[in-house]
Amino acid sequence: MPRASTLRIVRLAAIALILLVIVYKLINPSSLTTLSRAAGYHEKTSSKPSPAQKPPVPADDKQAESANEEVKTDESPASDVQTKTAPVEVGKDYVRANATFVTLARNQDIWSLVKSIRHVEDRFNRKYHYDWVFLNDDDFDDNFKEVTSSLISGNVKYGKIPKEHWGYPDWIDQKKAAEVREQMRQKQVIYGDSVSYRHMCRFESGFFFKHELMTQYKYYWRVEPDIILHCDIDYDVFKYMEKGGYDYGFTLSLYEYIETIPTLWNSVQKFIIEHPEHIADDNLMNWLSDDNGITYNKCHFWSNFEIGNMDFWRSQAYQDFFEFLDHEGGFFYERWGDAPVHSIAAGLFLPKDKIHFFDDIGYWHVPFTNCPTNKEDRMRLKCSCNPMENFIWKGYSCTPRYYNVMKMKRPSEWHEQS
Ligand SMILES: Nc1nc2c(ncn2[C@@H]2O[C@H](COP(=O)(O)OP(=O)(O)OP(=O)(O)O)[C@@H](O)[C@H]2O)c(=O)[nH]1
Ligand SMILES: [Mg+2]
Repeated sequence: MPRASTLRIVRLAAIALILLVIVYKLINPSSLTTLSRAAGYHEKTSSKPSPAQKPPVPADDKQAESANEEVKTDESPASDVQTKTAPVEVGKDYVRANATFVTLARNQDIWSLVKSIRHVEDRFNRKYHYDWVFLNDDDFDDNFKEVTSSLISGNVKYGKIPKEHWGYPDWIDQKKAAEVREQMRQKQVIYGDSVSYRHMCRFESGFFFKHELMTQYKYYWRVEPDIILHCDIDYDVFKYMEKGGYDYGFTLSLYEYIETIPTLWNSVQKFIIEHPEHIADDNLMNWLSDDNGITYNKCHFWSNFEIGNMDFWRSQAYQDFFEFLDHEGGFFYERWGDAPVHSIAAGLFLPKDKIHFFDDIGYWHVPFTNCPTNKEDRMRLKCSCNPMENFIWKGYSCTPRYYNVMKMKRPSEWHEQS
């Protein structure tokens, strides 16, 4: 065969092959997606946007998340891709809220505390690098400082509590207080015979937000030793508080031991009569009382977890309230906890829409768990908790009552967890 015709046949075959490839691409568009993905193009998913008020994740976390997204995309059907939340880049100039973590602790709490810190950092703060303030009635030792600062991704501060915030006010009869402690010891009331526990409760009620290391901050998240965060927190909770206008956030609520607060409600009633101007319209009285304020039903937010706005504790209403209660003497003549004191204040002096239930923050403090009720949330947030141990729908929890008062729709799986 002559050389020219061989070349012509090869050319024709090549054109035919190109035509065949083009036709194949046109009738099978998914292969184009594969090509474009290989070239580094990422589709934006839009069906599951971040909650409107939940701000985006800072840039340093974006790489890991988008890598994760790509692996899932290749293995999952398209509908699964649609359910992923696309992280939005905010860059290095991410503006944090004016907020800090705060922990009251002793040097010997260090090894219980490191576990809490790892949970908070791993599930949340490694993305945001908020500050952390540690407070103590004694000096923190070098070991405490070295270990905690090595784990925390934000600035860390250590403060000593002034004597006037951790001790007996001069109007307290210490002999009477000692007699009460002995009676409570005999009745086996939990921490009933402890002096330091009482100073702790009074400090958390009236003074933590006044410490010189805390006054520069507006929002705080209280963290205690030995807590667990069961789920990822995929948004900035402090900004969520700020944007939503919330002043108090909780995860668990329950009934208080009446032996520790027998006369607290009497004092609250006296305060209400003295200061009616502090009572908010549309407050949560119906969550605190089943008879319009005649008796206290003992419901309180569990204050070992709190995310709040300290401007509320610094407000005239709360200052008047704390001072009134402090003079009543119940921190020492009974064993008033900061949890009922904070909860009653938030419930009466705030409109109820200023309080937020963080149902999506999986949390444990011995012995109770908040495990997000719905499976979809638990999967999305990579939760490690057993939903059957979710305390919030169980009999001793005050959260079902909260849902009723707030007229909130219960998540679909609540019944099987009750
Ligand atoms: N510096 C200091 N911190 C204390 C003292 N007592 C308690 N705390 C801290 O105060 C917070 C509450 O104390 P806890 O002992 O956890 O009280 P609780 O949560 O009611 O009881 P637990 O079930 O034992 O956790 C924790 O952050 C403790 O580390 C104290 O005497 N000094
Ligand atoms: Mg505790």
